Parts: sequence; structure tokens; C-alpha cells
Amino acid sequence: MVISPLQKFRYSYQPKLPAVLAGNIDSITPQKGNATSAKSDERELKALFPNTYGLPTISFVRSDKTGRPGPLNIGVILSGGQAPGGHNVICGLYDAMTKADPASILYGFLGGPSGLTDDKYTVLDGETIDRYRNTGGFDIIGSGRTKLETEEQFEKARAVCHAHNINGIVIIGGDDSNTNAAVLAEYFASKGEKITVVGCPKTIDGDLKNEQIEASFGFDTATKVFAELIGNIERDANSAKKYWHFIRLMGRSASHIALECALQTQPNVCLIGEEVSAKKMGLAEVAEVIVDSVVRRAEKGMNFGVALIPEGIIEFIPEVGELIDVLNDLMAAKADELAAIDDPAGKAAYVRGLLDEKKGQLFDTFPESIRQQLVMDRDPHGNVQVSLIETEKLLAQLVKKRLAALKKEGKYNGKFSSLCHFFGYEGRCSFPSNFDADYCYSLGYNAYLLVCGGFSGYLSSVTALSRPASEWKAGGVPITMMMNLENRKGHLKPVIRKALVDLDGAPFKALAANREKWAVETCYTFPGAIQYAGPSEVCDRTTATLALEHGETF
Ligand code: FBP
Repeated sequence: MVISPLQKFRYSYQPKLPAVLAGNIDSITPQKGNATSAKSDERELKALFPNTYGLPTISFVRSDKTGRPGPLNIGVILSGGQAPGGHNVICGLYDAMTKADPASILYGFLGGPSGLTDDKYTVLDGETIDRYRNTGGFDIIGSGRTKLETEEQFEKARAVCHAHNINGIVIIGGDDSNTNAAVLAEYFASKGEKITVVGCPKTIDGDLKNEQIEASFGFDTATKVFAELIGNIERDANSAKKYWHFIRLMGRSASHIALECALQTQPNVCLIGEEVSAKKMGLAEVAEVIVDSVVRRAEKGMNFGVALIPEGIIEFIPEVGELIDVLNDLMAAKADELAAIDDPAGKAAYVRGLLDEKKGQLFDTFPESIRQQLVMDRDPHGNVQVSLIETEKLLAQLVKKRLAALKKEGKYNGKFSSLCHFFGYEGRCSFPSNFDADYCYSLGYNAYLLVCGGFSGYLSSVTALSRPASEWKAGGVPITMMMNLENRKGHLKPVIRKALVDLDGAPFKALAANREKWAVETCYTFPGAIQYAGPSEVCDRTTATLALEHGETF
């Protein structure tokens, strides 16, 4: 394998650990906090998780007590979309377990949760681990999106754990994957098994956060990669002065990525799905936000600009969101019939025939390409694959049409030429930033301690993240306290509640306070590429979101 100079350099990086985790691993002790409860659907969740609901939070502290649990066999799974730092979670886990007892064995289940149920694995040894330290990607064992929900799957997982004498499973994933972790933990507990299931909060989307989990890993690096690209495009736009760039950004439902990138790059427009929903804006109104900036900038002779569009915005436009809900239910009910139709146009026509008059008319207003994208297969968890819906092209078309009408009315006299981009996959496998390298390593190290303590159904939690790594705190949070019931594929299911952009939160307020100016003037900022070595204010800088959420300036 040919190794790039940067990869070689990153191998030598030693991730920072919180002080409580650094040093002698045998003297780290769990301290139990208060019993927990979910914010909603408490009764139902208690009934669904009789063994793992209401557990106390855990924080790790140093104590005089020392003791080794003996060698442990742990299985690790990477689940869902890639996020920078996943390899470091595995490295942290491996280092902690082999430091505590070199005879411990780490099983890497291949290709996501199905690796566990199908017993597809590799044993991760020190040599393998060293090849992946501080690197991006999930290629060490691969990932997948299989939902664990049937008794048959749980029994297979149980048998595989017995076959390898596995003491613990660590699932590295987002909200859906950690829902898997909670459900599996409950199943094992209900069978009297002593197999501990622990989750780690991953997703570039930044929507797995709450009062206990400050950030999901990968968000820091991915937004830095996107912000670099956006800054470059802004500079290009300001140099050529002839294009409006419509940039759609990954992030699924939540607009955290778009918001963070906007705070980093100060574009002319940044749409926020959550605001669109709160204001009940229609598609035309959303397009009008961009039209307004185009017209006002044209009046100043600036026929160029940059608009950021969160990929999930389409779901937040109330009328479209309702249509998507109906489509979800119809497609779940007619799954077999749809599976028999090969071509996307045929699928769209079939689904169109099932819609009532009002929804059908709305469906017809979309271009054929978007209609086909709206009826593409849902992911295994029942989510619409918004990464495949080209909303930026739809908005560019709507803006163009509206500008033509304004021109006829003599209200616009500029030139409009648009270029569309989608940034998502570019940021998911980048070398993790120093922050993500440290955070992920700490999450993995901490996950081992949770397994050791038998804290099943917990999410590895490392907090105080806006402070230097040595001051971070480490512990565990019961996953059930983050759950609620949601409609998935036509049924109410327990899932981890997604954190959407808080319109009263400091990050959104920072955007709202500046966007009027950014819409008309050219205020672009250019973050440049992630730096791994150099001054700390450049290399260890976290996101604006994290800083502002902690009451700090950015
Ligand atoms: P996770 O929620 O699993 O972390 O995935 C995040 C994400 O990158 C979303 O931003 C995006 O919509 C989706 O994955 C794309 O999914 P896929 O990788 O299956 O194309």
C-alpha cells in the first residue's frame, strides 16, 4: 500500500485524552448519578425497555481502588454514514482494552450491524490498528445501515457473541444506529445475558446531541472540509463575478451543517430548514429568499453570489413534508408492488396514481426528475434519502423563472447564471481534525470503561468539549433517556430524538444577526484547509456551533 506523506505524518499524532482517562487505567472508577427519564413517551418507553429504562448517568473519576476485570472480548461495529474519526474510536477502544489486559481481543464486525448477525468479522490486532490511526474513512471494517429489529436477528447476534465469548459490543453510529444499540441491549438484558452493548455518537449531521451529548463526532471535520470548499467557491465567484452558486449540503433533516458552514464563510444566503418549518414557508417563498438577494445585489452591479441549501430543507416545507409523510406510508404499504417496477419513471407514475387529488396536484408541480427522486427507496430505517433529491437544482430553476417574471415587470435588470453543487460525500472520510481525532479516541477509550462496568444500553459521553481536551469529562448516558416514539414505515417506533437547529439558540441567532448584511454585501470569509500542525488557534479550533452553544465567542 502506498502511503501519502500526510498519512505517515498523522500516524505519529498522539490523540489527547481527558485527564481522568489518561494515566493508570486501573484506577478509573464509575460514579453513578441520578436515575434518568425520557422527555416524552415515558410510559411507552418504560414498557418497551423494562430492563434498561431509567438507569442512572455515569461519570468516571479517579480513585485509590485498583482492579483489573481480566481480558475482555469486545466486538465493534461501524454503522451508518461515514464520519471522520471512526477509526480513532476503534483505536481508542483497542488501546484501552489492551492496556488494561493485553490478552483482550477486539472483533471488528464487517459491513455494519449485519456483520454481527452474519458472523462476518476480523480480529483487529495492533499492526492493523496502527495502519488506521488518525485516518479518515470506515474502511478498517466497513459500515452498513441494517436495522436490528427482529427476534431472529437478535438471536443470531446472541449466538455469535456466545461463539466468541464476547463480553461487550460497541456500536459506533448515529441516532438510528444507537437506537439499534438500545434495542439490542434490552434484548440481551431480557434474556439474562451479561453482554454489554455500548454506543458512540457518530454523524457528520450534528443532530445526535442533547443536554448530555454535546456533539457527534465527524461534524467538526466535515464542516471544515465543506467550509473550505465553500470559501474557495466564494473567492471564485468574487473573482469571476458571473455566477450564482447554489450549494446543497448534507445533513439529513437538520440544518446544523449549513448553519455552521454559513458562520464560517458568510455566504449571501443560507436557508435553514427549521426556520422554513416554523414560518410555514411554501416552496415559492423559500425561493423568494434567494431571489431577494439576487435582485438587491444586481442593483449594486453584483450578478454573483453564493446560497447554501441544507439537503433536508424539502422535508421542512410544510406542504412538501406532508406529501413526503404520505409517500412514506404509501410506499411502505405497497413495497412489494413497487419492488416489481424497475424504472424510476414507472415508480413515480404508480405512486402518483395512489395520491389523493390535492397531494397529486402538488406532486405534479415538481419536475419529473424530482418526482422520481421523491419516490426512491427509503433507507432501512424508513428515512427519505434526501441526499439523492436535487433541491439545489429545483431552487435554481424556480429562482430563474421568478427573475424572468420580474424582468418582464421591469423590477429586475441583472444577469443570472447559476451553477449547482452538492457537498456531502467529500467531507465524510477526510483525515479527522485534531478535535475529532482526540474526541473519537476518547470516546472509544471511554466505551471500553463502560463495557468493563457492564453499563449496557449506554452511550459513551465525553463532555466540556469547548475546553482543552485535558479538561474534558467522561462517562455514560442511558440511551433510553434520549428516545421518543416516531412514525417509521407506518408504525410508531422508539428512536433517538434528532436534535434540530434551535431557533432560539446562539448559533442561529448569530446567523440571523448578520444575514441581512451578507445578503446584499460581499462579506465572504475563507477558512482554508484543515491544519494539523501549527498554532493552536488554527489547529485546535472547534466549530462555531460548539463555541456559541457554550456561550463563547467565535
Ligand atoms: P448517518 O446519519 O448515518 O451518520 O449518515 C449521515 C449522512 O451522511 C447524511 O448526511 C446523508 O443524508 C446520508 O448519510 C447519506 O446516506 P448514504 O451514505 O446511505 O448515501
